Amino acid sequence: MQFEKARDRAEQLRNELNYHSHKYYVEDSPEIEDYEYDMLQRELAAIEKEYPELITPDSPTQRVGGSAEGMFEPVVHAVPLESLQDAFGIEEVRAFDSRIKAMFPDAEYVVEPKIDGLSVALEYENGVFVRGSTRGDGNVGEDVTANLRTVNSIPLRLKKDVTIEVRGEVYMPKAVFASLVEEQEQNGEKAFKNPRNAAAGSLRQKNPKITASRSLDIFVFNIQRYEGTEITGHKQSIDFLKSLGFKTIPFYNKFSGIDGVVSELERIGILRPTLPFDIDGAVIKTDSFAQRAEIGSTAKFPRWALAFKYPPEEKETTVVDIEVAVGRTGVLTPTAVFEPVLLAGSTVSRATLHNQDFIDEKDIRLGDRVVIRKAGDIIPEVIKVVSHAENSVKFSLPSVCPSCSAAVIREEGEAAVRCVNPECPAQLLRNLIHFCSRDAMDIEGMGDAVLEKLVSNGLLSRPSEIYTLKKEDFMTLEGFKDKSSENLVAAIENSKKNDLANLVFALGIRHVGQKAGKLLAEHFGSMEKIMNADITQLTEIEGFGGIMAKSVADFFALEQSRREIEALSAYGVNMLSLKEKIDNRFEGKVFVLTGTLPTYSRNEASEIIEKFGGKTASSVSKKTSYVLAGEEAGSKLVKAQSLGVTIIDEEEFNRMIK
Ligand code: 0OX
Repeated sequence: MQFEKARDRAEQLRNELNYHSHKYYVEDSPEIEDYEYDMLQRELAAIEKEYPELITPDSPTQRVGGSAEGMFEPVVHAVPLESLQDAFGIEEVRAFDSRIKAMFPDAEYVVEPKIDGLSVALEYENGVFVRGSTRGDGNVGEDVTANLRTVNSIPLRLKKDVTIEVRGEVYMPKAVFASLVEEQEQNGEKAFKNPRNAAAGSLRQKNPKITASRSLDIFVFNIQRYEGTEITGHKQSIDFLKSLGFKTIPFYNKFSGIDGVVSELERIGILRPTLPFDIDGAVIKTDSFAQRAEIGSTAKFPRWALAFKYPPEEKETTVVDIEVAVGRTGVLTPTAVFEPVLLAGSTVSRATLHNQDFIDEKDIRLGDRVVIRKAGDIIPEVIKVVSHAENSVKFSLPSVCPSCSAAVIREEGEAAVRCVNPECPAQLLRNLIHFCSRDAMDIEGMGDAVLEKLVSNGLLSRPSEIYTLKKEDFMTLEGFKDKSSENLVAAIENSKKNDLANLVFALGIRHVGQKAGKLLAEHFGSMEKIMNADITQLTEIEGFGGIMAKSVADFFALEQSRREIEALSAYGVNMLSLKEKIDNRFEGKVFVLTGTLPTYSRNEASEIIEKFGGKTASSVSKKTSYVLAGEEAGSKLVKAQSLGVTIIDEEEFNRMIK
């Protein structure tokens, strides 16, 4: 290549690689496949080899892996965790063989799958697991012992009391990854791109409980440090690791000729889509440790090993439909439906389009020809649009919920569009389960199974209807008898007395957790005031951010939400903060305020009434218990007199609250 051309291309590659490296390591959100990244890096390395003067200190070729700082204690690896030289074609495999055979004509190789996870070192003292760390840059990693302890296949005690350090690959099984991504998308969270990122994200967690919930697994494939001398080759070492109780790399066959190696690479390539874990290649390793020592390593990788990379399979197809579904959490998710194609071992006819941003970025439209691929070889995804159909138009998510037709909202800084209608059938069961849960309305016995039956029998279509359920309704459900039905009715009745904070939390308003529910209840004192608060009033609460305030205001702006509150109130559910309540002397009493009181403002007077369990109303009716009248009381006073409602002044009021 001409120098000028090489210089320009090198700069372009550097920029691109640095951009993607940041996306991958810092943002945990890669935009391209590892394979594509490797290809770009290779191209740059080739240019730099031809023109070493083009190597710059910021060239990604000058970096040996990356690690996020500060989260965990550093671990200096006594024996570095080396990386592997990549090969992208069979010719490179044969060239590798020629180099080895030139030194050792009798060399033998072991071929292993290359697990697409994250390398860790595990240290055992006298057979006991004492420390585990990530690979990091190969020399210094991070102490993730607590998290590794949650990986069930890592033995905490070996079958022999040996002192040994081993290396393995922690990975997330494909099935676990698929369900995690589904859950993340349902919750409108950013989903992991592939099992590798998911494994890394799950292992580098401050809270080991999260790691534990991610069902990570491990394959051990190397002895890093061991005092014993009886082991002389790689295959033998893996057999030994197996005998110690490790879950070892699943295939590690030995070959003397390169043809055997090549057909093993093909065999693993064919198996790849059927394996329950993700692999991004296969590793060829010289077996004999003595030969390895002679062959040696470069600054980055051993010369005695090679990673053969399989290219991800891609196919072209047509987008025949874009479906929009609303999930249990109200997020609208678009899915592209394709003309079915066979891809990496299975027929693919659908792929998620994530959100509007994804659709806009790629400009995906109905009728498009698109290239699809399986992310991490599992989840189909649209890589790019090849061509639009004639007269096609840009695709936009609907402005109303496909399930209930309520207007959808998109929060600032959020990719997801949501339906927040509490009556939306798509979200009903989830909302009901939340409503009845312990920290919400705490209705004992109203668990997932009971609620599911009530919904499917048509007995519940919104949370407030819980308060209309009768003993006979429960008796119609399988397994319910007199006593159990009565208990449930009593539990429901009992929940009416809950604090307002519980009710606010129970409504399932986005961003309003238990703490925010309490803040709202204590600050405003009544549901009515919360409902009528504007964003400014909401943000005045200490600890209440703009996102929460908007979410609350959005929720109560919906007609359905207001109707639901009205219904709950009509069924007798408490709408007041109990924290503030002094006693219930005004229970069932309705006050109407009119005119100017000598010392209390209207707000103050209403607050006092509510603190004693009473309610205030704006107009006088037969239901009014008292009219609290001040100076210049007008028509309300006249009406009270005509209806025979008791009229009191501030002095009398003060006597009542003494
Ligand atoms: C894997 C894997 C990674 C040991 C010497 C150089 C690299 N991801 O499955 N690394 C190695 O080998 C190390 N083997 C593997 N199977």
